[in-house]
Amino acid sequence: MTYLLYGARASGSCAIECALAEIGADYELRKLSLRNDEQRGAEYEAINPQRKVPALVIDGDQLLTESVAILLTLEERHPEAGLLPPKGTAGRAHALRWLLFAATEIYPIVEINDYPERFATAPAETEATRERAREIWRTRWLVVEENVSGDPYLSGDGFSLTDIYLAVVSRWAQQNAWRPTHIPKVECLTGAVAARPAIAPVWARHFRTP
Ligand SMILES: N[C@@H](CCC(=O)N[C@@H](CS)C(=O)NCC(=O)O)C(=O)O
Repeated sequence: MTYLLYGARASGSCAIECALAEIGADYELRKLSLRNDEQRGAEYEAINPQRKVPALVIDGDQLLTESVAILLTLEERHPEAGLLPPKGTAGRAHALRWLLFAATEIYPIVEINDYPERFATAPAETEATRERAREIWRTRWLVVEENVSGDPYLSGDGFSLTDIYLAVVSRWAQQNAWRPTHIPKVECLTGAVAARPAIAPVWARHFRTP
């Protein structure tokens, strides 16, 4: 099989699975339990020394980590899937801009939310550290919300892998109660991504609802 994906439920690997589903590519999935810290075991460390998912192995020997690198590589390998607007267009630049915003400004915050003890300078500060991460998280999602110019997707140009990425990342940091009233366009975008025929079965394995 061309693709072997290391992933975990409701994690960044869901975005890779969604892209593979849109492409129509078969892949083998090796599931890790983040709850049980399986990503920190020696076996997985040999795959990805950063001890994070996702990781993708292409053709048995090309290892890729970093969700955005994986998505862009898949898009390059399967241009017919239309995961991004054509090269050289303003639409592509726009999709890349918000893909990178989510990857660099938002995704890293989830580590502080999920593992605040890695960042707090004292055990007593763990909860305050997590709460501050959530505040920053919400502020940055409001920036995305302001920049959703399509309906239902990010851009009027239509669906792209940036929509997949935004949909998956937006599910994190325990903001289910906050999202619908504060970032309704992101919610709508996520519902549309989750309902896409190719993606719906993948989504249902990762998340209970859009
Ligand atoms: N920059 C990496 C971040 C990957 C990442 O943080 N993955 C999370 C799951 S969504 C993870 O594996 N966390 C486990 C840990 O930090 O121990 C990427 O974009 O792929």
